[in-house]
Amino acid sequence: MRIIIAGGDGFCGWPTALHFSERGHEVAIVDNCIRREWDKELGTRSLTPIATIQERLAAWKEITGKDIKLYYGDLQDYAFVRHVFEDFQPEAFVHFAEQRSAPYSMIDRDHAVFTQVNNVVGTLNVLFAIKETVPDCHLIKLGTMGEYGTPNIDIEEGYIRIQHKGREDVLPYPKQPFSFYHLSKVHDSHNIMFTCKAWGIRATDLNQGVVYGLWTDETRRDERLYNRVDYDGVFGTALNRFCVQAAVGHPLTVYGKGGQTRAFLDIRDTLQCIELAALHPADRGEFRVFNQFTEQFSVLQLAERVQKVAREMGLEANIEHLPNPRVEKEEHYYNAVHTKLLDLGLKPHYLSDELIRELIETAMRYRDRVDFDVIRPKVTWR
Ligand code: NAD
Ligand code: USQ
Repeated sequence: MRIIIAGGDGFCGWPTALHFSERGHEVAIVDNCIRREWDKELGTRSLTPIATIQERLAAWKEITGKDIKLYYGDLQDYAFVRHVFEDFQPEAFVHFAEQRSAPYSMIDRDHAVFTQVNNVVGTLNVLFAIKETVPDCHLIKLGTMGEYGTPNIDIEEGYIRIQHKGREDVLPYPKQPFSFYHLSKVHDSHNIMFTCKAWGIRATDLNQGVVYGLWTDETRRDERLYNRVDYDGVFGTALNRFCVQAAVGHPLTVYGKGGQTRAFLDIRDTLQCIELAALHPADRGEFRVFNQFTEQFSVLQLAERVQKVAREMGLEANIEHLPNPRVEKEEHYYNAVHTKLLDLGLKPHYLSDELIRELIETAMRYRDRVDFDVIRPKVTWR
């Protein structure tokens, strides 16, 4: 299949691009590498040393003989996006290329506006380019479980059947997002749903939970193929952050009570899910929504799990309950349906002590790269 991975220099996109290339698909990456600039802006960097995108692609070619084409540019630039579609004629377009940090979107007005313009305009450009150049192309869009928030009822996969005043309909599941970033994903979902109806676009919205882990079969093959790991207070996410903290002797930063429950998955399952979505495309005009995660945990449960493994390794790993910088419920009901990807054949990698141990060991190997000053959260929601 001819497949584009937009955001292919990022944490999810890079291993996904390699995964498809390894399986013999014709792969192109679209990225403007702006994520590396945000690291500079925030005075942080990946725990693992990462090669430039050009070095990464040259290494992949050297090791496997396989080519991955690079389109270096910004999805906000419509002429660029149109050129990519005309030139590559993709059968599928996997869209990871957004500003994905909730705290980054909450820094101030400029960062909120940037996040929403970057994400919403980028996705609109992709939709117009599909319509105008390759109308049969399947859009596989990364959404987020955070679009739904934490309602006091079960979360369905995209849609809910509602009875109201004697009538019944299947409607989009209500959205109560956590941040301006999560809101940008809701805006995207609405734009995509509308264009599926209006133009017959085929689209799959993957409402992904928090991704943890690092290593995939392809990225561990050579240092130049290593993936990034974010551990800072802006881009770092819960489990990976706790593992790095345990490795370097920083207390595990649980915000508030830690009863916040979220959906999680291993990065290897991100790759599997994208592949399953690509191999089983949505129909023309269909707006399909999958909840992409494998397990639910509270933040405190995760911290305790990391603490247990760390202590077996002789590390201290104290848990510190920090005042919650975010506005979110710290104790709530959470039960989200996630059967559609399992029905397509997903074989989950459930969270294991071995994975936690390997992440801690990786962080110990690169502990000299860890800057304590960027670990604590500095951005507040209020
Ligand atoms: P990331 O920041 O590591 O990668 C995103 C990539 O997109 C970066 O390489 C960046 O340079 C690129 N990009 C951003 N804006 C762009 C633009 N306008 N034009 C071209 N390239 C652009 O993020 P990630 O962790 O890999 O997440 C990828 C996607 O998956 C995001 O859409 C995110 O919302 C979603 N997601 C991530 C997680 C997670 O835990 N990491 C969980 C759920 C959903
Ligand atoms: N949290 C802590 N301590 C930390 C970091 C986070 O207690 O050190 C808590 C947060 O308060 C929150 C939960 O852990 O309740 C998750 O936070 P996170 O930073 O791990 O993840 P989040 O902000 O939700 O965002 C991440 C990705 C985003 C993706 C989202 C999926 O950055 O791109 O959309 O996970 S979801 O959470 O399902 O919306």
